[in-house]
Amino acid sequence: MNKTLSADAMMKVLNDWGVKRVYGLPGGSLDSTMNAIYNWRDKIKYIGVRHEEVGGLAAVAEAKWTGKIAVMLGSAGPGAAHLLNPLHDAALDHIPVLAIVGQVPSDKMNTDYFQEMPENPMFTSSAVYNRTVMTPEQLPEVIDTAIRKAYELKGPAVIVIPKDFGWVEIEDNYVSSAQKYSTPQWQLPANEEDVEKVLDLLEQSSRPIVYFGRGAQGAADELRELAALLKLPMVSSYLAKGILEGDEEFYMLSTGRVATKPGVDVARAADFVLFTGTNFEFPMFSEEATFVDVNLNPSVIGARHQTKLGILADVPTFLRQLLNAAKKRYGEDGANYASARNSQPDSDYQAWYAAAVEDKKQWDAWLAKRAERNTNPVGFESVYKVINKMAAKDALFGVDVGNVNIAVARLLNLGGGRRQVTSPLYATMGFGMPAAIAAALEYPDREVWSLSGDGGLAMVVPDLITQAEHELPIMNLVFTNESLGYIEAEQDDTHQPHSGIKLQNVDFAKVAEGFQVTGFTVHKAEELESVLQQAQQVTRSGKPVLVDIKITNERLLPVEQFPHRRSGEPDVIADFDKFVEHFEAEALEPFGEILDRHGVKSF
Ligand SMILES: Cc1ncc(C[n+]2csc(CCOP(=O)(O)OP(=O)(O)O)c2C)c(N)n1
Ligand SMILES: [Mg+2]
Repeated sequence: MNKTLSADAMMKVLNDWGVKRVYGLPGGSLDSTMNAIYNWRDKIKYIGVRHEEVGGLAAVAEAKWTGKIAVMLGSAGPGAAHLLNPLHDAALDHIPVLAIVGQVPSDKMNTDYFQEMPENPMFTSSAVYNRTVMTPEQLPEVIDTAIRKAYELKGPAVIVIPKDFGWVEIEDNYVSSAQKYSTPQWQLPANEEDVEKVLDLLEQSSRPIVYFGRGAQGAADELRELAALLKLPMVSSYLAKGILEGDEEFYMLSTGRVATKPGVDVARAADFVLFTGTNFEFPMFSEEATFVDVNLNPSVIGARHQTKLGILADVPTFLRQLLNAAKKRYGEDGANYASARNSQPDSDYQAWYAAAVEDKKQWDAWLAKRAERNTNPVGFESVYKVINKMAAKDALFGVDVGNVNIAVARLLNLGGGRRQVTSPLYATMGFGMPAAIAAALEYPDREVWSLSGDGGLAMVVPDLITQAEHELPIMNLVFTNESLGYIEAEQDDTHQPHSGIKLQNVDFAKVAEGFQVTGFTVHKAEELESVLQQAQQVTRSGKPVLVDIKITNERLLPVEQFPHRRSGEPDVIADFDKFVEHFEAEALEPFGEILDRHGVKSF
C-alpha cells in the first residue's frame, strides 16, 4: 500500500471537493499544512494575505459568490482568533466554508504551551461542525466530514489540527465522499388549501404587498407575473435586490434604514404582507398588518410578527402555485379579481398600486436630480450615476459595511447580471475589499469593484498588496468622508454629542502607491468620470487601482424617518419643513398625501 503524509491526504480531499484555492498566513503550527500546500501547488492555489481576517473574509465571500465550499487558514492561537469574524459572518448568512486551524503539537496540548489556546470553544457559536483531529490517520476523513457538514448544515466548519499530525505518514487509502454528495434541492410545494387561503386573505385586504427575501432567488418571472396580474407592489430585503432588475415600476426596493423612501412607505402602509423567503428582522411594517409567511425554514415562520398563516414551501414553487390558483379564480388576465374583492371597494387595490408607482417615480426623479449636482466634495448620487454608467453589464461588487450599504441599496444598478456581496447580517466592516479579491480570483473575465468607506477600508488596506501580487484588476473605490458616517448618523438620532466617530483624512491614493497599486484622488463631482476612466485603463491593463473619492459627509436622507404625514408623528420629526429643507427633499411628499390623492384610505 502507498503511503502519504497525513497533510497531503487532506489536500487530496480538498482537491476532490473542487477547492481551487486556500487563503491564509502561515505559522509554525501550520508547517505540515504549508508543506502539503506547496506539494499541491499545481492544483490548489495558495493566496497569502497580510491578515488572516482578510483571508477568512475572502473565503466567505468566495463561497457567497459561488455557493461552493471555500477554505481559510489560521495558525494556532492568534491566527485562529483572526478567523472568528469571517466564520460568524458565514454562520449568520448560512455559508459553507472550511477553516483549517493550527494547534500546538499533540503532546504539548493542555500544558499552556507557547501560543496554545483551546480553539474549538471560541467557535462554538459559529460553526456547524467544530472539531479537533485526534489522530494523523483520521485527518482526511475528518476534513471530508467537515465539508459534507458545511454543505448540509449550510455554515462554517472548523477543523483544528495539532502541529505534528500532518507530518505523519499514513496509508494512502482514503476515498473521499466528494463524488457521491448531492445537494438537496428541496422543492417543496405548499398544500393547495393554503394557497387558496392566501387568495382569500388578499381579497379581504386593501393595501397588499409582497415582501420577498433571498428565498425568492430564481423566481423573478413569477414575481413579475404576480405583480402584473394582481397589481401588487413589492418590497424586498436589501440582499434580494439583484433578483429583479430594480427598475420595475412595482418594485420599491428595500425598507428599513438600508432602504428607499417608497420601500419604507409601502411597507409601513401595507395592511397585508405576503412575507416570502425572508427572515427580515426590523419592525418596519404596521403592527395591524396581516402576515402570511412562506419559508422553507420552519423556524423562521412566525418569528418576526404575528402570522395569520404559515406556509412551509419553497418560494419559487409556491409563487407558481399562487399564480395558477389566481388565474383559475380570476381568469388568465385577472379580469375577475376586482369583482372577487367584494368586501372592498373595487378600485382600491388598483389605486393603491398606482399610488405606490407614483411614490417610486417621485423618488427616482429626486435621485436623478441630485445626481446632477456638481458638488465638492462629491455627492453619493453623482458617484453612483457614474458607476452605473461605467461598470460592465455583469460587474461584481464587493461591498463594505456602513453608508455604502445605504447607497448601494438605493443607487447601484444591479440589473442585467451584476451582483454584490456584502456582510448583511453580521455587518463586519472590512468585508468589501476581501470580497473583491475573491471575485477577481474566481471570475478573472469579469469586472470587479470594491466599494468601501474610509473606516472600512482602513481595517483591511494592507491587503492591497495581495491584489498587486496576484495582479487582480480590481477597481477599489474608497469614499472618504472623514467619519464613521453610519454611526455618526446614529449618534445624531440619539441626540448625543459626536463621540469617537471622527476619522483623520487619509491620502489613500498615496497609501495605495506604497502597496504598489496605482492611486487616484477625486475631489469634485466634475472630475469623477474622467478619473474613473483613467482608473479603468489601469484595470484593463490587468492591474488593481484605487480611487479615493472625497465624498460629502452630508447624511443620506434617513428615509425611515420620513413621516407618513406632515404632522402626526412629532416624536420622529418635530418639524417636517425643516426636515425636508435640511435634506433638500422638498420635492418628496409624505406617502399619506399621495394615497389621499389616489383615494386610498390610510392612517
Ligand atoms: C468590525 C466592525 N466594527 C464596528 C462596526 C460598527 N459600524 C458599522 S458602520 C460603521 C462606520 C463605517 O464607517 P466608514 O467605513 O467610514 O463608512 P461610512 O459610513 O462613513 O461611509 C461602524 C463603525 C462594524 N459594523 N464592524
Ligand atoms: Mg467614512
